[in-house]
Amino acid sequence: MIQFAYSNVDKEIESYGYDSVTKSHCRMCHGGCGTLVYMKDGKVAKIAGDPDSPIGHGTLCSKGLASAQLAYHPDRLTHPVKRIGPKGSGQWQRISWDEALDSIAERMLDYKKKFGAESVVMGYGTGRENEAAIYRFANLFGTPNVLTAGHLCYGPRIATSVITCGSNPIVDYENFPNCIMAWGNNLVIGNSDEYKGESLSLCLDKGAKLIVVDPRMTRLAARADVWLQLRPGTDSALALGMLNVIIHEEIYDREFVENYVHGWEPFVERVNEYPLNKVSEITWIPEEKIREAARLFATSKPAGIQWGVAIEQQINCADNDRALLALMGITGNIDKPGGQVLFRTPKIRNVGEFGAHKLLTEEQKAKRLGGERFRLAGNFAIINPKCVWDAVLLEEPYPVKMMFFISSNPLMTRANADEVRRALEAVEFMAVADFFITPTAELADIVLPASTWLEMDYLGDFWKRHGYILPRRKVIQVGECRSDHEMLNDLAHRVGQGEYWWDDFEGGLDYILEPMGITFQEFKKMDYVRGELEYEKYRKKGFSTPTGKFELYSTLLEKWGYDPLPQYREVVESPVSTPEILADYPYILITGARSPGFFHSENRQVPWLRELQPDPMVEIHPDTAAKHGIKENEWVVIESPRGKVRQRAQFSEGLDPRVVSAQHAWWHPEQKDSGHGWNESNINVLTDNSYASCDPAMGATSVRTLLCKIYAETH
Ligand SMILES: Nc1nc2c(c(=O)[nH]1)N[C@H]1C(S)=C(S)[C@@H](COP(=O)(O)OP(=O)(O)OC[C@H]3O[C@@H](n4cnc5c(=O)[nH]c(N)nc54)[C@H](O)[C@@H]3O)O[C@H]1N2
Ligand SMILES: Nc1nc2c(c(=O)[nH]1)N[C@H]1C(S)=C(S)[C@@H](COP(=O)(O)OP(=O)(O)OC[C@H]3O[C@@H](n4cnc5c(=O)[nH]c(N)nc54)[C@H](O)[C@@H]3O)O[C@H]1N2
Ligand code: SF4
Ligand SMILES: [Mo]
Repeated sequence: MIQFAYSNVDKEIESYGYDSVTKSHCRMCHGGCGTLVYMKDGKVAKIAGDPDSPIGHGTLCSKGLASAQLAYHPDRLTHPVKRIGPKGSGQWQRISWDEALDSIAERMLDYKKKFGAESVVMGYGTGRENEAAIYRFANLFGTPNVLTAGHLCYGPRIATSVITCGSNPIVDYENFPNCIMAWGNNLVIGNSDEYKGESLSLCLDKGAKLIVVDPRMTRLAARADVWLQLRPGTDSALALGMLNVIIHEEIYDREFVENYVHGWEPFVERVNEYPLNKVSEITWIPEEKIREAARLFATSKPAGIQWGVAIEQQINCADNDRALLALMGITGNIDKPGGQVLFRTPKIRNVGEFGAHKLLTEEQKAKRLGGERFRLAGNFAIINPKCVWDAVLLEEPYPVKMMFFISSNPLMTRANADEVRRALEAVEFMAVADFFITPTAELADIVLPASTWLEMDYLGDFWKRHGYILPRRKVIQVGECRSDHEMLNDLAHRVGQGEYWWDDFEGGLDYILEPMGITFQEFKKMDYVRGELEYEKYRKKGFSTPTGKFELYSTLLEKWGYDPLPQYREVVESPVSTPEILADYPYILITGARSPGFFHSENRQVPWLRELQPDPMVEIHPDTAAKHGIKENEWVVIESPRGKVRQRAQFSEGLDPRVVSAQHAWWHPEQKDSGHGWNESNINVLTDNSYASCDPAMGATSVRTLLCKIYAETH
């Protein structure tokens, strides 16, 4: 028997020959599931779920279980390197951390002097819990340009929630909603953001009703009471149609609407523009089904909307989110137990505060790339990637000379990969921090070796809105790898920000926890802390918006020159908008539906995970396949007006024959040339990043809805 290390849980467990066990939590995705890390001879020997975890309750997914295979992977970068041949030559030389950070600092200061701090773009991808440190570093340096995935992922949910009701409403699974509407989200696969699929499954097991809005028959859709198989990209029309039913049948929460809502009359007028016959024609869903779903959602209390990223990767991004917020609001589910709750975080310095946004001057803020074009995004410090590529390639509106990507693989994950490649090749200096030399890192000048979750002390989940924070405990050191926070802490001293940072990053963790009156060492002895729980806070304090109300009519969007009410716009490339190319590109292409073992471009080199799925797959209906003589599992070509790639055909009866669904972010680490097959199966070679195809307020790129053709490779 051995005792848990660093835990207030007074329990002993069977050692089964292991030397020690440490409680921590995983971050192979957005993170959170509690883990027991079993050690033997100084190495991680096994990872299991922690039954006491408030997030995972002892469950782990395939990625969590394979964490040690990632950490100990022989291809991992374990020391800093600099490139000694031309870009993409694959010629690297080992250097010390001091040399690496000195060179990066020297370049940054030089560009700042010659072209202004805005000529240096910092970048990260999806949430890796390093964003607070990255923003702190960027804001103190004086650059308003931090490139993230926030324009098309999660950022829109935050931005639209903040302007509508002050904060992001989270489904309160712990109080068991009676009805869940999963909208453009497949939680049992993705476990995204604040959520884990397990909580949703438990609710369904208890009898909650389920409505699924998804063009594909997913595992969730197969369990649904009502499955709405919509035409991709028509979500705001569908939501407005459902609102129409709820308002006309008077099954909304009258008390909430009368007392807490701003803009009811103009909102009703707008909703009246979306009668069900029109909505049915737009969405391909029969009127009765829309009515059935609207009634079920409005009359089963409490209820929650489990919304996902699919609704954001469209031209209607912000309006999709706002129409869904309206559904949550007028049905009276906001801030109700088992509904959609505005949770409080514990009393800590939150991501925004730690990120030091207030220290960026107004003058520098005004230079944010795309800030004028996409004003909702700009107000939340979010940038559309094309604005960065344009600044590199065209020097418009000013030159960008340096990019520093910390945990992102933009060549695989941003729309119009050919343009991304041109920008990464053209930029004068690029640094990358990653676990591997990815196709993006191949184009860098310096690559820094980053730590996995097993190799760092940190505060997990502190960026999330579910109210928990969790201590992550370092168990191993791999080579010279360092966490992003420690690396930035060191770099900060080298670019003159020392007074705002610490001797080492543990000082930063203490600073975050300070308002709670504990240090990180003290926090490490706890299992977790949760913010105070209080429901229906709006009854006392109203909502944190300009009117103090739940803004169905957004006064901020109006101020920024946008339609204050949600609407439906036709997707720019669709059977309706571009009938002239339909003969050549007859199918609607959706991309990026998540698969369990991979996380975007990650894990293709992890044996257990690649075994789950060795090749990129594109789902098509068997009738569509038959039309083009495509056989199951055969390599096919998917082609859009912008390019073509190859994936293997996977037949699915649960897809409309007019829709094709391809996986995203595929590269081939096993191909040892420096390109690693970056454009062979990368669906972002096909996606469009033109400004006209983006959401006008948020700058979301439309990677979900485009047109394509598909044919056998041998054709
Ligand atoms: N066509 C299409 N494109 C999409 C999507 C889609 O659905 N369809 N989805 C989009 C979405 S929602 C998102 S969020 C983006 C994601 O975009 P990215 O975040 O750029 O995607 P990843 O491939 O996960 O790249 C992360 C890189 O960081 C490394 N990494 C992981 N953890 C750490 C860490 O802690 N520190 C450091 N330094 N490195 C780390 C990984 O090895 C990997 O190379 O992709 C978007 N792209
Ligand atoms: N294993 C794994 N987990 C992940 C990730 C990963 O890459 N791998 N990525 C993480 C990230 S960054 C994110 S953002 C989340 C995303 O996770 P989710 O929000 O669940 O998003 P997806 O699985 O991409 O898509 C959800 C569903 O949207 C459907 N869909 C496609 N187009 C449309 C449309 O126009 N309208 C509607 N209503 N539905 C549509 C797809 O068929 C799919 O089933 O997952 C996170 N978790
Ligand atoms: S869902 Fe995410 S946090 Fe949980 S085990 Fe899987 S990768 Fe780890
Ligand atoms: Mo995402």
